Amino acid sequence: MSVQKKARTQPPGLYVGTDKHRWWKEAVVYQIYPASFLDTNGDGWGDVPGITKKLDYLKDLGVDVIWVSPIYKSPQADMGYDIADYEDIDPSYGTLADVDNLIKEVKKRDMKLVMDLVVNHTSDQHAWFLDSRSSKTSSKRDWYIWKPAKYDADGNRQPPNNWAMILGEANPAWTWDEGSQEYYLSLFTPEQPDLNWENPDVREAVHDVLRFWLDRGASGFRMDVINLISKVQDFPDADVVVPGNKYQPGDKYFANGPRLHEWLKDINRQVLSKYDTITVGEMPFVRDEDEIIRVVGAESEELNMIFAFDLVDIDNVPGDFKFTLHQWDARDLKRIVSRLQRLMLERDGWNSLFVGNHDQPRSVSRYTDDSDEWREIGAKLLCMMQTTLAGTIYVYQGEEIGMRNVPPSWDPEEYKDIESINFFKKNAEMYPDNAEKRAYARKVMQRKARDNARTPVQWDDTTHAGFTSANSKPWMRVNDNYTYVNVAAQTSGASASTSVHTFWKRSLEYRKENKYLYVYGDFELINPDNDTKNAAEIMAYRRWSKDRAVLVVLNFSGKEIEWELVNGMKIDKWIAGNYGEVNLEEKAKSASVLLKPWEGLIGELE
Ligand code: TEU
Ligand code: CA
Repeated sequence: MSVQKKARTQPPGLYVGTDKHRWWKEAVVYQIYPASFLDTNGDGWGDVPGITKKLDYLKDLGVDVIWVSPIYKSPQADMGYDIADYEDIDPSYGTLADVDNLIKEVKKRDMKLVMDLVVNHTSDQHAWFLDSRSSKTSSKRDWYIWKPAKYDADGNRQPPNNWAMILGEANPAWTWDEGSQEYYLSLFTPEQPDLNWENPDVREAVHDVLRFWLDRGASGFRMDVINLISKVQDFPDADVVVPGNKYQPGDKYFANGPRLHEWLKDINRQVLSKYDTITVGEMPFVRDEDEIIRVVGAESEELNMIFAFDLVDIDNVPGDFKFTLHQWDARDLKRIVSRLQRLMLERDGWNSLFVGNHDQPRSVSRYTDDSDEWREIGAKLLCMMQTTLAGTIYVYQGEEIGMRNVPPSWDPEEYKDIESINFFKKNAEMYPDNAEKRAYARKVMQRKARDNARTPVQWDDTTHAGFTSANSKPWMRVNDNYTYVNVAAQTSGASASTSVHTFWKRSLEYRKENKYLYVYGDFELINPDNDTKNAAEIMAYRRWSKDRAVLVVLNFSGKEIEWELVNGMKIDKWIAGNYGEVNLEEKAKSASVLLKPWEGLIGELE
């Protein structure tokens, strides 16, 4: 991509002074889902040496920080998000020595490592929980959330309230313990009991976990569901929002609870402030702007940024559970993106930019068109959006080559995620003889299941896509399209120069070269009122820094569109697009511009 560096007189933008610059704002973070990244010992399961082996690949792509999903000792009830020992590595991934070596190699390349911190809950096999459940008088009893049973009018035992389990909403969020005759709270699955953060010893133990990894050389944390740690202490019943279900989403009472900010500030003051870290808190269910700024505001002393869920909830039926399909268009995208962009600029907070992770379907399938005809263009369109917004960039493994969802033809047996299994089982129970409902469940699963993101990374066109050795069996089936969607084909040979991978690499470079504009510059949505033609298809915005401004136009539709440059906007030069350089020369620079399906353009404004 060529860049024009002419001085311009532009409306005075928000100039972000150097006192606001931080390395973690400019960083490109790459998320590794270790089980599916690269297997080096032939057991069909990705491992830590596999990550080390690909550091040069990541460095070359433009990655500064790797975030590794949980590799701690775990029974893998929820793929490592159920931790049995915070200070040891699961043997399936390797050893602590392997991690020390990874850290050494990461640092050698001037990169950083972010660990996944899962401290809302532990595994039910963690020593703390084994002790806690051993008896009501255990010294660790109060480390988890135990409550006596309730009884209904017929004398049947019932959980303490009606909250639904998050990874299987047909079930209660409470698990009965036969041994000690009480329920414990387990918001995600019974194998993931929630810690009782009200107990100061729990908070102290968590601080120790952070210190353990920072002292070992980690540079920060992605904090799993960190906004769920404080619960409303009288544990009220949730309102009924899904009629017909016995159990209901209880997030009103367990998301951003009364003591969240106190405890985040504690973590910051007692641990994080003593190191140079990057922190991102995963925060589902939060919409309130004051709540968000309380966490990520520059003065807040809590976290650097959060993962908000607005964008990845775009296709859920509002208020309903996730296995639903909701129609959306560019107007929704615009509303979501611009709200967070403006919020952070106006109130001095910071954004994370992500369109996928290990809990979400593949971005190219979800937001664009993943058919063979449009997959590459679609993946590049998303790359353009990611790399031209303000915030810290997160790339999920495989996104850089445009990996897509599993094919609709796959049997439900191929889905390995506990959430998918619970969903499919419930559906089969509810509609044993309803073929239509069963078919619909399969369709929703193919569109929404977390499994879509968890298939092995497609490194090349050899057996198992080079993820594991030819005679091994990968823990999860490789996506059938690996023969033509793979890293090798996109980084060498005839198609490399126009590949999705190369597009990502160049876009990341370009963003870094122009960081005052793209990382720190101001943002304004074009046509926020959606009162012009094609509002449902086009998202356009202006970014500017002290002396220059660009227009970004993204066609989020498969239609060809004549888009009007509103308010007499004039383009000096079209500088980048996902249809290649030649295409840019044909584009009109005033009045209106013709966009091809899923086309994205960046133009320098006059
Ligand atoms: O996910 C948190 C979360 O809110 C999930 O319920 C998410 O909405 C869900 O995956 C949607 O299908 C985190 C982790 O990222 C996830 O992998 C874990 O299963 C979960 O926490 C429990 O630790
Ligand atoms: Ca392995």
